[in-house]
Amino acid sequence: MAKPEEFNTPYSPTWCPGCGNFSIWNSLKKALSELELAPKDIAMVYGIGCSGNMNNFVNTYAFHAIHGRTLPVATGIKLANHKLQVIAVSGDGDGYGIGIAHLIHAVRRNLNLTYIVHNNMVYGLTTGQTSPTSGKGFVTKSTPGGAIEEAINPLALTLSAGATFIARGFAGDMPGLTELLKEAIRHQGFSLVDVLQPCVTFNRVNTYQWYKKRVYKLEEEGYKPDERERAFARSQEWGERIPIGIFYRESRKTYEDELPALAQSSLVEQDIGDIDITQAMEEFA
Ligand SMILES: Cc1ncc(C[n+]2csc(CCOP(=O)(O)OP(=O)(O)O)c2C)c(N)n1
Ligand code: SF4
Ligand SMILES: [Mg+2]
Repeated sequence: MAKPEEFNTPYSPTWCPGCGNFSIWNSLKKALSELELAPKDIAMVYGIGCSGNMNNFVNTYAFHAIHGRTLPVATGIKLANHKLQVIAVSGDGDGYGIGIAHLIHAVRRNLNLTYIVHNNMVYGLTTGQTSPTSGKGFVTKSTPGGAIEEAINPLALTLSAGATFIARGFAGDMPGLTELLKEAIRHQGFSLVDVLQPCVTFNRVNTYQWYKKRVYKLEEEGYKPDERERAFARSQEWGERIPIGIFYRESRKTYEDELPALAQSSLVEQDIGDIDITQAMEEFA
């Protein structure tokens, strides 16, 4: 079994001291280790953002995609070699802003991918503009009078798109987050883990203290994540009480299971030595 340290690279994280990304990074390495995965079994895809900078700090196969395009790249990798454990990482701007259309389609396809969103409710890397999950009234340099729009609800949105695994973690609860990541990675199908991640530099509203007063664990209330309507109702809860844990889980065939081209072996294992593409090359030359 690979130890969590074996997922380190020679580079130390450059995040601000106290950033919630440290906890996500450590929880992920611990989860991979406890799942007995080795660096060679995993392909990670990162977007652009402080979140995406984790690309440099986790020792697996990795691809640093352009802003908002983690899921198309992860989909391509999964279809080429569905034996790899594919995990995509985005920020809230990356995943719920510019990349939102990809999320809806990835969810309804139900590819066996895990999607971790570092949700700090702000654009961190570009030094603090409002994001799609910023609360109404959130004051930033791009919204000096406060954000006008309502925040997006990623859990409700993906539930309505047909998600088969939805969870919310909190970077201030590393043991809980590690367990959620393990469950998400184990899930056969698309799994979303939205992580409440304090950005200690640019979000002075949704701080560790703010969350600690509010978060509660669904499992401690006897909640069962097996009914979409119930999950939808909990996904609306935000304010004085904020639920974390697994909201919804369902077993359904994955996209790979239903794709005839993958029935015998992965695409990378298929012999294409005797395929002649001369005619196609001539036609499109
Ligand atoms: C196509 C494109 N548009 C805009 C940018 C500039 N940009 C880089 S990161 C970013 C947002 C980062 O916010 P988020 O995704 O929430 O990640 P965080 O830094 O908060 O982890 C933006 C707008 C870009 N790199 N590419
Ligand atoms: S700007 Fe925010 S999200 Fe980015 S490293 Fe600093 S604390 Fe973390
Ligand atoms: Mg962000």
